[in-house]
Amino acid sequence: MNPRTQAAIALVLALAGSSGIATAQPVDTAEQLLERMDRNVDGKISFEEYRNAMVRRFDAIDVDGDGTLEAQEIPPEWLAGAPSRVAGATVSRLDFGDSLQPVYDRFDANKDGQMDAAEIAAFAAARKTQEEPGA
Ligand SMILES: [Ca+2]
Ligand SMILES: [Ca+2]
Repeated sequence: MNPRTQAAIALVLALAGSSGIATAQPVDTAEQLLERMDRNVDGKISFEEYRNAMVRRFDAIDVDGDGTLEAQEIPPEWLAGAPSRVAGATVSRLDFGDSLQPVYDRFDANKDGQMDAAEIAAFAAARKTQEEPGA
């Protein structure tokens, strides 16, 4: 995996719990993730629901709208899960989009194309771990 992909995946995880605003409080509970992403309120997050939510967040923090998140647009702590040498890397919309499926698949443990409550809980827990690397 190349460093740009690692940065993009770290960003995907970070964005999953944020409101898209750099100063927003992170979201750590499965309930909050569901509330934000589960548009058809079936208690599960489909890949499409997840992707739509994530792309909206990418666009929300891409303040100059050029399709690339520059170092200054990415809060450094969002890349905490990436190797330190890629902190401050830019992440393009393309890299970001390419990283959505692998991250989703990682948490869709039973590979049914839906994140159910237990899988969302694992997703939330992974985010928490990433945010507190030294805790
Ligand atoms: Ca749903
Ligand atoms: Ca699943």
